[in-house]
Amino acid sequence: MAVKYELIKECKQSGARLGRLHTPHGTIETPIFMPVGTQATVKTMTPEELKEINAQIILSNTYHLYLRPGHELVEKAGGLHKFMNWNKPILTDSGGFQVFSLGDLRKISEEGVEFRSHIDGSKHFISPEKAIEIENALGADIIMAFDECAPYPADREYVKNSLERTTRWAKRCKEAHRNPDTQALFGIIQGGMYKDLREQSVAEITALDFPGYAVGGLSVGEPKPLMYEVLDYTTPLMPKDKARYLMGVGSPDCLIEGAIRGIDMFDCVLPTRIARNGTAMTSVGKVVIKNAKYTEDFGPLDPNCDCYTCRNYSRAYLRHLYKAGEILSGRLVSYHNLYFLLNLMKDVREAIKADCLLDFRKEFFERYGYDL
Ligand code: PRF
Ligand code: ZN
Repeated sequence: MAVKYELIKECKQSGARLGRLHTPHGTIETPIFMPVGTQATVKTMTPEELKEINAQIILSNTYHLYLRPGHELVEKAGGLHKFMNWNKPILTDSGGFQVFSLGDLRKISEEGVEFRSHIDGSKHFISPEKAIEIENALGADIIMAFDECAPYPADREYVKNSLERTTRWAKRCKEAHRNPDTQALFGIIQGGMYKDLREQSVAEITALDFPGYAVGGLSVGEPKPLMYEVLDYTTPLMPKDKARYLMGVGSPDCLIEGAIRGIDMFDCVLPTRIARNGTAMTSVGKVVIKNAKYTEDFGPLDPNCDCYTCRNYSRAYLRHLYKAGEILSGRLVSYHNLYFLLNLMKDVREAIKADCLLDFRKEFFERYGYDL
C-alpha cells in the first residue's frame, strides 16, 4: 500500500485527530493544510521557500496539467516531482471538480465528461479511466477518484443521481489504477447537504476499500454552519484508520472547525489567491493592504508573525508594492499567508496533543474575528 495513516491520539476535549500519513515521499503530520499548486507551481513560491515554511505536501490539478503541458510531457520529464523540483509528497485532484466548474462548457454522461478547454476552446473528454491514466502519468503520492460534485443548492433527486454515479465512477477508477503500490487512490464522498445521501455515499465508497477518503461537495456556496452540520454526521461514519480529507476548504475558521470534526487534510487556493489581491490573513484578522490606513504604517503585516515577510517589511512598503503593481507584493503576501495557515495547523496539532483544541478555538476566534 502506498500510504498508511497512523492515528496517534484524539483530543479529549474535541475529538480531533492527531496523526501521521506515511507516503513514498515522506511522512506528513496531520491535521495538515496543503498549499495548492494547480499548474505544477504554488503561485509565486519556489519549492525552497515552501520547504522554508514547512509545507509538507502540496496539491496539483489533473485537469490543468492534462491540458497544458500534457501529462505525457510530465511523464517524459520523470514525473511531477522531478518536473517541478519538489521531492516531498504531492496529491493530485482528479479534475472532476474543475471540469464541473466549467458550467456551459461541459456535458456529463455516464461515460464521463465532455468539455471545452478554458485555454483554447478545444474539445476534450475525461472519463474515470482517463483521469486515472493522467494521474498515473503525473505520479503523485495520493491521487483522487474522478467524482461529480453537485452544485449548491441542488434538489435531492439530482444529488442522489450524482452520488450514485460517483460510486460507479469510483469503482471504474479503482479498476483502471495501474500503480497502487506507489500511488494511493482516495475515494470521494458526495451526497450534498442531505443526511441520508451522505450516509449512502459513505457506505458505498468505504465498501470499495480505498486507502483514504475525501469529503467532497462541501464549500460550494453553502453557509458555513450547514457545512459543519454535514461534517457532524458524516465524519463519524468514516473509518478511523484511514486519512480524511476535506476538499477545497481553507479559511482559518473552517480549518479549526474541520479538525474538531475529525478531518486530517485540507487544501484551498484562498491564502495564495487573496495574497495576490493584497489581502493577508493575520493573527488579528484580515488585513487589506491597499487600504489608505496603512499608508504610514511602518509595523509588520502581522505583529505576532515571525515569517520572512513580517521580519523584514512594513505594511506601508507592502501597500506601496501592491499599489505600484509590483510582482514582489504577491510573493511576500503569499509567503506570509501560507506561513500563517501552516503555523495555524501546527498550533492545532499542539492543541490536540494538549487536549485543549476547544480552548484554542475560543482564543483564536476572539483574536481573529469571523471575517474570512
Ligand atoms: N471533488 C473534487 N475536488 C474538489 C471538490 C470535490 O467535491 C471540492 C469541493 N469543495 C473541491 N475540490 N474532486
Ligand atoms: Zn508573516
